[in-house]
Amino acid sequence: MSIWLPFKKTKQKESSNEIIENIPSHIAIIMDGNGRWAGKKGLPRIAGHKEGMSVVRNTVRMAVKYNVDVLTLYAFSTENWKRPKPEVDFIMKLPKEFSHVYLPEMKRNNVQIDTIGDFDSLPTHTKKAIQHAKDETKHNDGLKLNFALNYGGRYEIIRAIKQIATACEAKEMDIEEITESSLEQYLYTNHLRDPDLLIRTSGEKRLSNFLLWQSAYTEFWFTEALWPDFNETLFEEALKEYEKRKRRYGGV
Ligand code: V07
Repeated sequence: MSIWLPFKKTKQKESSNEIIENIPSHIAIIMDGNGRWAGKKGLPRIAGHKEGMSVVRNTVRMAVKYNVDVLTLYAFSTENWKRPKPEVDFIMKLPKEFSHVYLPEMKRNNVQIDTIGDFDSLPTHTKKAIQHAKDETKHNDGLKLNFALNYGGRYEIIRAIKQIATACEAKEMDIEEITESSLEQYLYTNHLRDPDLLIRTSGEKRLSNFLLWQSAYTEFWFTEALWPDFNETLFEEALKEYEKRKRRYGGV
C-alpha cells in the first residue's frame, strides 16, 4: 500500500486506483516520426511537424499533472539543417506559432520555457519568438519546459572544452581543476539535473547526438508510436516501466 505524497513524487492516476511512485524528475524526449506520420496519411511532412506541436502541448499537460520538474524536448538538431529548405523554414516558424496558440496555457500552468543549444545562429524571427516565450514565463516556477533547439551533444562537449582550454590558457583555470563536475558547468544544462528517463518515439533506438554527456545513467524507453500519436496512455506506460526498473534496483 502506498500513500499519495506529492512531495515524494508519487501520483495517483485519476482513472484508476493505481499509483505511480518514483516519478522521474527530468524527462527528455526525442520526438521522432512526424514526417512519417504525415507520409502515412498522404500529407506533406510539415503537417506532421504541426501535429507534433500540438502533442507537445498535450505532453506538457501530462508532465504538469505528474509533477515532473523538467521536460526536455528535442525540437531541432544541428543535423536537421540538412533537410529541404522549405521544411526547415516551416519548422523555424513553429516557436512563433506555438507562442501564439499555447503560450497563454503555458502561463496559466506555471510553465517556464527555456532552450538549450546554439541559440545565436537561429533565424532572427525564431529567436524573437522564443525570447518572447522565455520572457513571458521567466517568473514561473512550475514545470521547466526546455526545448533543445539547434542542439548537438558532441558540439556541446566541444564548446565546453574550448571554453575550458581558453580559461586554462588565460591561467584562470588549472588543468587539475578539469573534472566531471567542472566540465558540467560549461554544458548548456549546467542549471539542470541529468535526465532520469529518456523517451524516443517512432521505433528508432538511438541517441542521435541528444544529451550525450547527461544521459550516462538515464533510463531509456522506446515506443513504436510516431510522435503525433504519442498520448497519455503511452506516457503512463513509460512512467510505469521507469517505476518498475527503479523498484528492481531498490531490491538489491
Ligand atoms: C518544433 C514541433 C514538435 C515536433 C518536433 C519538431 C517540430 C515547439 C517548439 C517551440 C520551441 C521554442 C519555444 C516554443 C515552442 C518547436 C521547433 C520545432 C524548432 F519557445 N515545437 N517545436 N520548435 N516542432
